[in-house]
Amino acid sequence: MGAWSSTLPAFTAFLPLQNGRVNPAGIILLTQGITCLEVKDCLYGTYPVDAIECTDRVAGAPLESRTISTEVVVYQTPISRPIVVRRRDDVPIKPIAQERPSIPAYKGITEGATQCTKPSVRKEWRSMSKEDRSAWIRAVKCLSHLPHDPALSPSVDPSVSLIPPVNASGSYYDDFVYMHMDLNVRIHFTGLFLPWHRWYVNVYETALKEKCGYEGAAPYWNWSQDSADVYEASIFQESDPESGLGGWGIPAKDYSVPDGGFSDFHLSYPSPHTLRRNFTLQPYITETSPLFPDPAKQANATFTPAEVSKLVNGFSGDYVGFQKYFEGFEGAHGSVHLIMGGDLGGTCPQNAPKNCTPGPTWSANGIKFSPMFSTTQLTGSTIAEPMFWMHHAMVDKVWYDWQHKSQENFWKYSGGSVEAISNLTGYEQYPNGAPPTLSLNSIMPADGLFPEATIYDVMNTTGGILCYKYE
Ligand SMILES: [Cu+2]
Repeated sequence: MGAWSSTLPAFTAFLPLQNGRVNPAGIILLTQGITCLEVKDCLYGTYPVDAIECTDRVAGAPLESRTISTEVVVYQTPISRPIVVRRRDDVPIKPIAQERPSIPAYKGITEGATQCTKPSVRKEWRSMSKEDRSAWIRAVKCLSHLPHDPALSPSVDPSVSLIPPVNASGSYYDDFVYMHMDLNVRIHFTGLFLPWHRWYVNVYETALKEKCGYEGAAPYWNWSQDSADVYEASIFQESDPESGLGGWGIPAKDYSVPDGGFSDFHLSYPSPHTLRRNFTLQPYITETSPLFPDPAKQANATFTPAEVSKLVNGFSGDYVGFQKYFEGFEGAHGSVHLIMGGDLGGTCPQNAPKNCTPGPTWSANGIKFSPMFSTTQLTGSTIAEPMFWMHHAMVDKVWYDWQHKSQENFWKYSGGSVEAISNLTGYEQYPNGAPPTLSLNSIMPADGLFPEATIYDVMNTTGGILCYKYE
């Protein structure tokens, strides 16, 4: 190992800074509540994490850090103070990926379809034939009978993700669940939220096709159609063991789903159980954090047709505002998760390990880095529920509809890579992620299971690596 370098002029001077930003001198001033920085941005390149050290400039002591991935380290400091960043002399800077040559101007839905001449058509569940619905359920169950893929490589430090180790006796479906649990802190409340989940639904659809012979497109669940009464919704009245999604879980049996195609759907995380659903109309009722302005809110009020129309027709050119309204606390995305409770709500099964505490939220990083949450540590295993894929196809459709609303919206993209949800001030400043910022060139994490794609690759559903549209 070479010596630590602090001789580079770029890293020794102290300049006044914006809160939580890195100045060109490589010195960072963190304000209370804004506690994150990433190595990549510190030094304008990508470094192996052990090549970096951040020191409190006044105390001269190294800062406490936590590793999010091989590329991302977050340093934390309790109060505002300047920080000196040093790097090892012998570790070369890997230049940040080359900019894409150009982003094509959007000229309407047919324009982008140069490489994708026959996009598949994603349909609403209820407009699919009984045969097609059965084929999808069969393929999903098929994935749950395939073995674990040893290529799965968690990329988030377990002290951050707070999830159990990989269960090698789990299924390939469980690998999808695991990947989402692992990446939870990187793909929610950051700029990865919409593009990553679009990519995720697509690789899942591809797995259904390639591994289980599915020939259809990913279905979506237009929950706005059911917002008036989710409990009685027709989609949960189908008990047919081949084509039905089944109904609500039985309280005396840990809310396990008793009928439909998934009544025997086995899941491995956070501990082995079968699929659970627990209708929860007021999932925020116990929240005391200012992040939840209306704890008594009924979840279904957030995903009405009027709310969807507000999303699609509003936020013109405002990607951050769009994502914040959609994903944010008491927003449609989370409310759909939570009203379903059970596995889509991310609550823990009865036999869960001790560090999994039940509570009505869908996020995984409860206690440790989000002290404001009154509900506690959770699993992030919300994709255990097969409805996840239909829910997220609908989330994707709403983004797709917003993109197609105007040329101004289509390529609009911005966001940060670090969640800022530990308090209201940080969240209001960075609702879709604090710096370092992401760009269309940013690579999305795939945990070894799939080839990595950039955000650019998934901006257009009929170009790049994608080829589908919504009915
Ligand atoms: Cu997610």
